[in-house]
Amino acid sequence: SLLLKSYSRFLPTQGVKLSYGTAGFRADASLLPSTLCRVGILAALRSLKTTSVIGLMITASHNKVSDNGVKIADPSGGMLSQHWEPFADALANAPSPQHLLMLINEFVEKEGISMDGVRPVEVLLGRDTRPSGDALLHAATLGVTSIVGAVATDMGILTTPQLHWMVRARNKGLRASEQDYFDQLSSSFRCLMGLIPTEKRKFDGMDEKVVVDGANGVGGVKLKDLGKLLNALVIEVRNSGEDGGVLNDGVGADYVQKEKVLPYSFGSKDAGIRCASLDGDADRLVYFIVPPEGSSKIDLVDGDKILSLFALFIREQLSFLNEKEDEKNYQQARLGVVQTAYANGASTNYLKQLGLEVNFTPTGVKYLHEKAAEFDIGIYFEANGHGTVLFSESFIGWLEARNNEISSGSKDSEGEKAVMRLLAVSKLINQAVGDALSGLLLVEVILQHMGWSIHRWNELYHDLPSRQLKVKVADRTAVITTNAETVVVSPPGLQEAINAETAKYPQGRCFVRPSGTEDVVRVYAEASTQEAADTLANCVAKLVD
Ligand code: 16G
Ligand code: ZN
Repeated sequence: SLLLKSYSRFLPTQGVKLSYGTAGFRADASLLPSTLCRVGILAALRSLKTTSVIGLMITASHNKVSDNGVKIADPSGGMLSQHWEPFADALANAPSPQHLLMLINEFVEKEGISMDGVRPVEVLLGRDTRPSGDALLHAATLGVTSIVGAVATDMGILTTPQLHWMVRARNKGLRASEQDYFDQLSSSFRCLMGLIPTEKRKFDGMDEKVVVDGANGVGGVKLKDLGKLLNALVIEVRNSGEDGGVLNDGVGADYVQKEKVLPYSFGSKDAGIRCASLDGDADRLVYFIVPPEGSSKIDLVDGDKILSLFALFIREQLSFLNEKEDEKNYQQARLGVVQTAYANGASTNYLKQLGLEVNFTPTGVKYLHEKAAEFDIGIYFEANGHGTVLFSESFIGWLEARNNEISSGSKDSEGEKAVMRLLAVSKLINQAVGDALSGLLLVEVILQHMGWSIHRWNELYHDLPSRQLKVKVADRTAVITTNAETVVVSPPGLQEAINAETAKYPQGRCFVRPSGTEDVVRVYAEASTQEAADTLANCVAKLVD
């Protein structure tokens, strides 16, 4: 049949087993054409099942340029429902076209997907700047269109969060072009700038410029375009990839955060100024401060600190809302923050001291996002810089209603300004997924609102020294954890040994977990000194080995 013919165009490489994992399929790009075709089929089926537009993003994020990958965006713009992941694995690894067809038929029946060809099926495709993107896009398109009536719409070269944003907008019946994305971000940014208390508009010790490392990827170029629409902020982009630099090679948020070193093209000339770094597909953001000449240690202002800044600002706005005891108050908007075990202990202490509810989930955006969605305002961040702020539908509805009343009346009270600010934040910060571009604009406007330099921000709390190690093991799945990956349940005895070791160090904290993206077990240790954190990590690594 027609299907079999198109499916036999690409067959998986023998001996390679792919897994959807924490964030989609990732591998050397040469292994991926068959995977892309099959994920295209999956996306079209998902669109049929949900009667919504689905996204398919081709990227390998912070991994090397010769790698590539693919992940699906669900109708809300979030990650593919976890309940479909096993099907994704089965499809990707089906050895023959016949096998593939059988799996599809079985799944279609099990999920009750109607293949009557009447419903509209549409998949939006995006890709980052990797050279393999074009060919993989072609393979994915063949997969999508092998389902009768399905439309594959190429949205071009995009950041991952842009594609997620577009999928969400389309399914809400809103305009969803790249220009619409830029317009929404820039207009909500302008709105927030306009609401900055007048006494704070001019302040000392703060550069109006932010210098951004674009990881030689898609984010730098997009940020330049976005920057043209902003006049209250100067964004200088380096490592935009336009000058021949290699994607993620000595640049990017993952490199800066893990190695705690300066990315290429940053040096002592930049000492003290506000710097930021994006990852290869611009869904991660970290800030950093270049040390004065002669010192090599950078000050990393990571996802935990971005979360803390956002939490402070939002908590302040909520307190303005509740100042006046009137019946129009939202019944206690619930603010929650979500972290993983990798969050620096000092950040967790700080957030708790603010009186906030701090929640923990396993590593991986899909888990944090799901938890954050339980609150009226949920802020989640991984230390590596992936995160966002989610607003509940009911809270947005309330803000909009209040805002409509305000538009016709005065706009002087802090309570009224808080309504407008929160509404603008909900439009600025990507509601679908963590987005370095929208995150950067929110950081910038909050710093201006507070009248803070990056140094002042960095002083919110002092990170405890920490160390991360990875241990190559025969079988990483032998390590099973619980309690947001903080406790090992198997192999037996390992957790007791970790506890005994950790107890030797003041402020010691340590956990091990199997990686979701690499064949290793990861070790994280924290203690009151760097030496102690290093020793603790090394001792525990030996226990795992
Ligand atoms: C993926 C996750 C990231 C997580 C990382 C952990 C998404 C979009 N990305 O990159 O959130 O921090 O995996 O990797 O969910 P690991 O399991 O190898 O430590
Ligand atoms: Zn990324």
